[in-house]
Formats: sequence, structure tokens, C-alpha cells
Amino acid sequence: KLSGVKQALISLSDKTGLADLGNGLQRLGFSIISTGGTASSLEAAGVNVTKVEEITHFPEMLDGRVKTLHPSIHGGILARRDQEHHLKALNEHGIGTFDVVVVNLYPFYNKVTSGAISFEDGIENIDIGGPTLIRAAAKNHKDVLVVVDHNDYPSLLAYLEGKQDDQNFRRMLAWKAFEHVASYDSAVSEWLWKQSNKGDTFPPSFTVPLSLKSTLRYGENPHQKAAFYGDKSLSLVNSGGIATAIQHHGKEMSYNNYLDADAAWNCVSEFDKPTCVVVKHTNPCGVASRQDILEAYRLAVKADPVSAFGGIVAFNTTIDEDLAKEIREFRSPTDGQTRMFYEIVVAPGYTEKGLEVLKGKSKTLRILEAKRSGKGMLSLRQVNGGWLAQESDDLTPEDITFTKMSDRAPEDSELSDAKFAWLCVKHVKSNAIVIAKCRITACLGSGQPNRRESLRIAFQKAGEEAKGAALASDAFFPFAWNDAVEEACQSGIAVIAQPGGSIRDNDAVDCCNKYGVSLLFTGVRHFRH
Ligand code: 93A
Repeated sequence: KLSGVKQALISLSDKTGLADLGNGLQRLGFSIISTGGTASSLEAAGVNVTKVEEITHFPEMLDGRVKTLHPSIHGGILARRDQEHHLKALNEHGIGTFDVVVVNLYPFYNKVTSGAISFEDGIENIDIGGPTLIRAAAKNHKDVLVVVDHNDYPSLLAYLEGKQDDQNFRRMLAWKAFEHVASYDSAVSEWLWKQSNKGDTFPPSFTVPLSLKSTLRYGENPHQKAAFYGDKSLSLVNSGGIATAIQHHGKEMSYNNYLDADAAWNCVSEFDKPTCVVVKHTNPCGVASRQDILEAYRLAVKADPVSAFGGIVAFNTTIDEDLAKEIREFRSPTDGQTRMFYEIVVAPGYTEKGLEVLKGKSKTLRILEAKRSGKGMLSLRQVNGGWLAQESDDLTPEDITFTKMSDRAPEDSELSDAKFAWLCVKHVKSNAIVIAKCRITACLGSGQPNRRESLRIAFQKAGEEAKGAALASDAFFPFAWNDAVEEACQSGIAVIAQPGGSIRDNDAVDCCNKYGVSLLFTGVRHFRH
């Protein structure tokens, strides 16, 4: 090693935390070598720095495409410190070893996702020298500390100050480094795939879409280990949604909590009017839209108070003090005594007071703040040995035509209920039936292997409330007479909305005409398997 000085190589596009890092390393006796922009920032922060050119005796070339790609740099990173001949070779060529390499890459990801960018610009933003530095240092992590995340600067400095070698710390940094480069390359390849497919976003091609975010206490059941991953690929990353929600309070999120909160949040996010959705085991059990969100909350719980107990409550409005008090105090409509208990409350925001009051409900209540999910996202599901990809189901009642098939036309309020039920039915597991009146779900039938069974469950719960209500079915009714459609008509339903498309559609129309029920075809199906 040249004059026995410890050397650190720093080359950063994102210069967050650079001044502290540079000063820290200098204090610890490191000599710092840097690329152009990074060197200028370090100098401005009062850190002594040697430019890479002074070591390579080559200028930065080709508009910066070749800066650090040189044996004087890579030899110093890759040489094995336990191999005499490696060290001898370095000596012969006057190359010093590097003990620390800190690099983050050209912001390719941000560039290509921040709106229109030319193909040439995209290409210029592909970092070549940076990943090469990172990979070299990560390979030789036994002797080279590699840092790619500014959040790790403090622990790097702390480690260097300590006297003990910790190969585990080094391996964690190397793992993170390879993960960083892999997701970077994945973004580049995904982008190139889109460029060479006339800009089509579907199907995407990606290789490393996930990054480990946290270990969960357990999976669906306590005997199953579980973890939570964040999306990292261009096609999967969503600006909103449950994965990026902020948790303000409560017990750690569990595997089932994530699933249920996701279902509740996706459903409530679809409504424009103030709406409350209560979810249990990924199915909505109460949905209500009202001008007054307090009323919407009470009605959504009342729709099925037994199921709502222990459920997830989602709002599409900010939770203020009044609403928080109502959530805290509301007594179960089943006995008028017991305060309602929930696993999670999720909303787009909280007033200061609202949050404070809600925190007082219980120590465990998880309070989440989430952003609306973006539309046009990709949804992935796993089957054994593979993955299925599809576009998210973004169609809303506003996007489709409700075609009158029956003699009777629905009244305005009935049509509004049909559209409300239609928006709800999309979020219920197939076979899905939703009965709604006055923009409140009366009852839902979900997840049964045949449609008639789902319908019967819904009606059983709805009872008299079915009279004059709207019914939505996520797919067509295969049979009408003596079957689901006739049973619905006999229960006093005012309007039925369904996709249509059965060979027995005429039976459904005739049946509805016989009972004076309005029948609307949507031409759109909302299976949710
Ligand atoms: O153009 S490169 O692919 N060629 C290189 O040799 C090289 N070496 C470092 N990009 C290269 N870098 C990257 O420059 C680093 O990954 C870092 O993101 C950036 C820092 O440049 P500057 O210090 O001039 O701001």
C-alpha cells in the first residue's frame, strides 16, 4: 500500500450526506479519491480530495463515459490482500489499495420515470463505471467496505472507528450493493424492452422487481414464516398504495393486516364522495357514501356490525377530531354497549387533534396514512412455480354504459344505487353479489363457488332491506327462471346490474319484465378470484 495510507473512493450522483461522510473519513485518517462533481462538493465542504485523474494519469474521457474504468482504480479495489503476488503486482505498478468505496449511480430510474425523455438521454443515463466500482468492491468485501445508501454512512463511520472486524457487516453491505446494481440493471432492461416494443407497457419484462422491506412476525398463520417486500421495478412501483403507507401508531403490521388494509384502501380510494369501507378477510362487509363522513362511518359499520368487529376501517377523507371521537366511542350496534374494536384505520390524512384522539382508542390500533394508488398499474400473483401478471382493474361506472334491457327503466336514485353497487362488487371475491340502497351496502355475498349461493347469502342478510334496492353481480347469471334472477326479483329488488353475455340473457330479460324489475347490462365483468 502506498505510504500505508487508508484510501476511500467516493463517486456520487446523489450527494446527500456527502459533507459529513467526507469529513468523517478525513478525521479517521483516510485519503479521499473522487470523480469530478463529487470532488468539487467535497472541496466545498472543506475536505482534502485527490481527483481520480491524478491517480489514473488519464483525463475523464468521452463526456465522462470513462472516468474510473482504469487498472489503477480497479486494481486497488480487487487485489486480494492475502495473496503475495497480488500485492506485488500493485507495487510494481504503483497502485494503492482502497479500503472503502462509496458510490451511488446516475439516477436512471428517476430520469426515465419523470416524464418524456429522449431515447438518447435515457442511454446517456445508464451508469457503467459506477456499477463496475460497486461490483468490484462487493466482490472483495472481505477487505473493501462498499456503501451504496447514504443511510449507511453513520454505521460505516462507526464501524471504522471501532477496532473489531465484522465480516457479517461487510457481507450485509455487499448484499445491499449487489441488490442495488441488480435492480438498477433491471430498470435499464425494462426500459429498453419498452423502447423496443413501440412503447407498449404490456407485457413488461423484469428480472428483479422486489426488495426486502421487513420480516413479519408470521404469515397467514403463526406456524408460517413471512416477510414483506417492496416493488422496485419500473412497471410495479406505485406512487401510492398500502406498501408505501405511513404507520402513525399501533402494533406492527402483520401479513393478514397488509392484505386486508390493501383491500380496504383500494376499495375506498375508488369513491369520490366521502366514503367509509369496512373490510374483513379482504372482503368489504360495509360500504357507505354520504356528504357527512361521520354518518358514512356509522352506516358502513351498521351494514354488518358482527363482521365489522375486528375489521379494517378505511376512509377517503381526512380524519378530524369529530370523526376520530366517533371511531373511538362508537358502540357496536349488536348490543349498543361494547365499543367497536378495529385492527386498522386507514385514511389519506389526519388532523393533529384527530390523530391524537384516535391514538387514545387503543395501544394496538394500527393507524395508517396512505396515498391513493396510481391507475394503470400491474398486478402480480403467484402460482406454484410462476407468476401471473395483469393490468389492474381500473374501470369504474363512469367508464361504462349501463344499457337498459328491461321494459322498466330504473329511477334516478335506483340507477345511482346500481352504480354504487357496481363499484363495490369489483372489490368482492367472486362469485360476488352486492345489494345496496341509498348508497349503503345492505349486504354482500362473496366467494361462493356458485352465483346462486352468493345471492342467497346476500338476501338472507338483507331481508326486508332488499326491497327497492339495487343488486350488482360481478358476472352474468347463467340461469334465470327458478334460479338466481327470479329469486332476486321475488325478493323485491328494484334494479339488477350485470355484465350480460349469457346464452340465456333473454330469460333474464323476460324474467325481469315479468316482475317489473329494471335490468341493466354493463358489458363489463369484474371477476375477482
Ligand atoms: O459514465 S460512467 O459510466 N463512467 C465511469 O467511469 C464512472 N465512474 C463513476 N459513470 C461513472 N461514475 C459515476 O459518476 C458514479 O456512479 C456516480 O454516480 C457519478 C459521479 O460523478 P461526479 O462525481 O462527476 O458527480
